[in-house]
This record gives sequence, structure tokens and C-alpha cells, in this order.
Amino acid sequence: MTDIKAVLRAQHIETPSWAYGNSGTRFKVFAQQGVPRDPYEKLADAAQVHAHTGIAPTVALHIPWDKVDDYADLARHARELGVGIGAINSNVFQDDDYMLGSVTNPDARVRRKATDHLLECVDIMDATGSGTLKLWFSDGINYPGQDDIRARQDRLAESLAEVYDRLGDGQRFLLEYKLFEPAFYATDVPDWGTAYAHCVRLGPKAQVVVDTGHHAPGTNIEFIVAFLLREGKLGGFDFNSRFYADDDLMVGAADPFQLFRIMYEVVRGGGLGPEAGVAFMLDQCHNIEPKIPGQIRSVMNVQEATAKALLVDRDALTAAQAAGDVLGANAVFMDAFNTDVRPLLAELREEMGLAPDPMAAYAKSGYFEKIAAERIGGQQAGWGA
Ligand code: LRH
Ligand code: MN
Repeated sequence: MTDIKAVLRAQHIETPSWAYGNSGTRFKVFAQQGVPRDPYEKLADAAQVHAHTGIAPTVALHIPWDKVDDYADLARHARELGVGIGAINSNVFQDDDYMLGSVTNPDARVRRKATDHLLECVDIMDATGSGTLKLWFSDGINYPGQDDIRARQDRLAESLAEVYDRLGDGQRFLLEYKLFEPAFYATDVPDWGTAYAHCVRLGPKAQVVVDTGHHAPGTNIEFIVAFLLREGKLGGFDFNSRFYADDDLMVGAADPFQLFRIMYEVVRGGGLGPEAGVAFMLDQCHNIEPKIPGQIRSVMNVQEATAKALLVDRDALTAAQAAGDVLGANAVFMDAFNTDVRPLLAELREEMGLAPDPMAAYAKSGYFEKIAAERIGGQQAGWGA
């Protein structure tokens, strides 16, 4: 058990700054009490998640949602709070100029503008000490014939190459794919294969990020994880869960068994340790539930799935697989999934000097009452869509 605890103690999950702001759907964005008004307050809330779980030491930023005058000062503020700045997320999906695409737009002026934003994000990486740029493109078309699918790939490749060349030592970018939305006919980076092919062509500093909400229903995501890990091209995850489309619900909430299967392939593929360089990021929206407890619960869901994945009896599994013992192998796998790891994790937290139940500890801390009282007035943070 000791080495499992040691591995779990070193787990590193990154929370997204935008999960602490207001979010919603096209129908309604519900405002909540105590929501941060600026990136400094978002970091303070993220620090609460780390304080109670012990395994969420970095926060991903999204530009311009987290635009500040002094990014080095923001990074200093994070350090004071006991957290660090993680991935820098670009945003080329909210400007009127990007209606027909950003880096794939038929108009070279618009492509230049989009690529310049991506390069600005690398400047922000330099200023904050972040080593990871995460690139998601909403680019796509809604009707057959609207634009040339191949030409858009050429434009995408050209922009990615320019950004790739700008990356400094110790810096990389993660290319995110998504099947559809906001484009409803063809998305320019729709699946892992497209992202993988662009990254292979660019080089070692380009890897793929798997957003668990970005696949067609029924997709075997753990297969994609196993494959990308084997190729050294799994840069990270945007964890969330969904019942239908890109619902961005709490990871593990909709399908804890899928999360377990994904984390098993991570463990089996040697992708869990910090040396593997896989970024375990959350990408979620707490539209109706309180945001900090929502993040704490999400971190715990990943931690539970990881503990179960580490409990798979690999020797017994390998032996059953080699013997063609289908039911035996499946039983070994399910035994781990059906193991209640909550007592183990409560014990681990106490050994880490934390309360055994992070949700109860946060509720008792009075932090929510404090921010609800303090954060009066000002503009609550949100997607600004
Ligand atoms: C796109 C996405 C991407 C982010 C955004 C917040 O759906 O998953 O990772 O930029 O959500
Ligand atoms: Mn995402």
C-alpha cells in the first residue's frame, strides 16, 4: 500500500481559472454569490482547492479572461497563495473577426491577428513561468462548400509552425481537438488523429490534449489515451464528464467507470508520474452548483479513479490475459473498480496533514461566507461570451 500512497501523494491536478467564474449555456448564465471579480480572486479560490485536497497545486489561465497588467505580479500572488500558474489557454473564438475562422480564416489579415494572439500567449508563458500553451480552435464550417477543407488545414499548419518556432526551452503546446460546436458541419481539429498528425509533423514540443467531453458518443477514449501515450504524444487531459455533448460537468460524475478505465491506461502506460509530463487539467463549468466545492469534488473524483487504477493486480491481470481467461481478466479489473478507496484516501490526507474529508473541511472553513460578504459589487468574472 505504501507505494500507492506515495504515488497518490505526488498526484498533480490542475484546476481551471474559468471554473471559479460564472458560466452557463446559451439559455442562461446564472450568477452566484461570492464569485471572483478578477484573476487574483480566482487564484485565491483555487488555492482553497489545493489547501483541502493537497493535490491541486496549479491553475490554468485563459487569455483574455485572465488578462492583467502585470503577469509576473499575478504569478507572485499565486506563489504567495501556495499555488502556481499552469497552462496558458489561448482564445481565438470570441472575437467578431473569427466568425469564419481564426488561424484557418480565408482572410490573411484575420489569420495574422489570430496567430499574433497565440504568440502573445507565449509571452505570457515567459512572464508567468508557465511551460504549457493549450490551443483549442473553434474553427470550422457549417455548410458543405462554405470553404476548402484542405486549404484550411494548410492555414492551420502554417500558424502552428510559427507558434512552434516561437516556443522557448522547456515550453510546449498542447493541441486540443473537438468533434463539433460551435461548428456544425466540419471542425478543423475534430479528432485525435488530426491533432496527432499535426503534432507529429511539428515535433517533440507539440502534443495532444484529450478533452473527455469532445468525442462522439460511444468513443473509446481510453484507447486514444493508450495510443497517444505509446507514441509519447499525450500532453494532457481536459477532464470533465458528459451525458450528451460537451456538457463540461464534473469529471467522473456522469461515468466514473470510464474515468477509471482512462486512469488505468495512464497508469499502465507510465503516464501518471511527474516525469511523464502529462498535464491532468480540469476543464469544467459549474453552472448551477457552488464552484469551489465543485472543484474539490472533481479533484477527489480523479484521485479516487487513480487509486482504483493503481489497485489493479497487474500480475494477476497479465496472467489471465496471457491465458485467454476472458472472465478472469475482467474480474481482476472489476475488483479494483469495485474497491472502496475512500478509507485509504482519508488516511492519506491525514498523513498529509489534511482533514480526511475535504468537502466537510471546506464547508466548515467559513471561506464561502467570507467571500460572499467581501465580494460585493464589481463585475463578476465569466466567459464574457
Ligand atoms: C472548448 C474548451 C477549451 C477551452 C474552453 C474553455 O470547448 O474545452 O479547452 O478553451 O473549453
Ligand atoms: Mn477543453
